[in-house]
Amino acid sequence: LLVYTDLDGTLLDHHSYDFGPALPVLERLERLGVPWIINTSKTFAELRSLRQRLGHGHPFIVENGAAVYLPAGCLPGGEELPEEQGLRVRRFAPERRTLLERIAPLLADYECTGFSQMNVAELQACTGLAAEDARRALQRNYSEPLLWRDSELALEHLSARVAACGLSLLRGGRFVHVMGQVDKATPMPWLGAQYARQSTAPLQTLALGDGQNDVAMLEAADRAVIVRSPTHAPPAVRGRSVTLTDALGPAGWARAVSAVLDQLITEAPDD
Ligand code: 2M8
Ligand code: MG
Ligand code: MG
Repeated sequence: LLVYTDLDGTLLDHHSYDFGPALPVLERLERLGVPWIINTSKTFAELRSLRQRLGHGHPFIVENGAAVYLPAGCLPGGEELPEEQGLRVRRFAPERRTLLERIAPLLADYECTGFSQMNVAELQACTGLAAEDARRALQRNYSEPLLWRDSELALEHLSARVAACGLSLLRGGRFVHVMGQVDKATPMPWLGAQYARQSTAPLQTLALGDGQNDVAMLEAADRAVIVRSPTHAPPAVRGRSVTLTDALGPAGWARAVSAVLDQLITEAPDD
């Protein structure tokens, strides 16, 4: 089993960013040796500090599918990869600089504010993040989140214009994210192939997310869990095995992952 999980609104509470209710189940995954891959809109800088608090030692995907980082010693062999601060990285998206140049003329037509125009205090005001965390969220390499104040129709209009210049746009929990033509599913086949080199048994995938930016990841996994949000309706997800949690955020996450583990563990002796 390979678990892919979103952070905000999924493993972390939408408002408090707390993951306490999920801790016992994270420990269970560790005991069972199940890799849990973080797949988030957050940045490399945010992940560095968060992964320490979570005790996370597995690969992680940043900025909505833009790049996968492999911690030292993880998934050895395979293709040669560049290193960034001691981690190997496989990139899937163009750099943010190129992105900002291309979207600047489009954004002038809408009521919205991008992270590149916000300071730490402004980002704190719209996210509730601590100053240090807001500073890390602003250190982006591949994507531009926008605080959207314009209409839904205007957003559809921008989405089409963004697509026409080879970029994409997806809605997260609080922001609209503009990036290259990637989403959270983009790195999954590559990462799955890295794990497949190590194991003889076929790997099952489980993905958990709460927002529209998680749909591609949820649809690419064998089992999908939509984690209920306190602020937005569950996204529409197609697939054979899709469930919606009753509980919100990390509490819903914990129950859903436990249920899958219970099922796989009791099933194992018969196969
Ligand atoms: C942004 O991401 C979330 C993902 O759902 C959002 O759109 O609400 C990102 O900018 C991320 O870097 C940041 O930590 C988060 C804070 O709420 O917002
Ligand atoms: Mg989320
Ligand atoms: Mg996210």
